[in-house]
Amino acid sequence: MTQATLYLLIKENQKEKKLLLAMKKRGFGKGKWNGVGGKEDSEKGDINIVKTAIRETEEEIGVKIKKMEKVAVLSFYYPYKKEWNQDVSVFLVKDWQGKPVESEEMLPKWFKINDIPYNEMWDDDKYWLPKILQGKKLKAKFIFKQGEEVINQDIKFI
Ligand code: 8OG
Repeated sequence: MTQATLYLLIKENQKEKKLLLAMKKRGFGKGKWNGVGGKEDSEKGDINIVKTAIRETEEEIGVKIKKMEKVAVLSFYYPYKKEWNQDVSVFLVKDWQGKPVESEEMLPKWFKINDIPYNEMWDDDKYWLPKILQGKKLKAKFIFKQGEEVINQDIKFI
């Protein structure tokens, strides 16, 4: 299985909590709001998940991650297109340097936790993301049918 990562930046004060999503402008998931992330790339000097995280977020939205916490592992299966199958490790990030900016790949935007645009995101996100935002950690499996719709899911809290 291909291993990928996803980083969710969260900012919070007494009044409200916001999540950073970015509109993917090209490639896999184009036209959807998502966290930032991707795959480890040894040619770009990635030797571990922390290095990958730092490089990806700098490349995609211009911020430097200081601290991150692993909150989920998601396994995605596309029986009609098996080369898309992948495991995605999800990290919450509450400490970073810099301000998110647009890049060639992504357009970042802060969303209030109650205003997350689930209908413009991957179909599985509405099942697991609310749990993560409630502070839960989980391991989940999603099977998709053509049209990128979830037909089967299994979420286990850890
Ligand atoms: O390198 P590339 O941009 O292709 O990596 C894909 C990114 O998209 C990576 O961060 C993992 C993430 N991703 C999937 N599937 C899903 C999904 O169903 N939901 C969410 N939220 N992210 C996904 O590959």
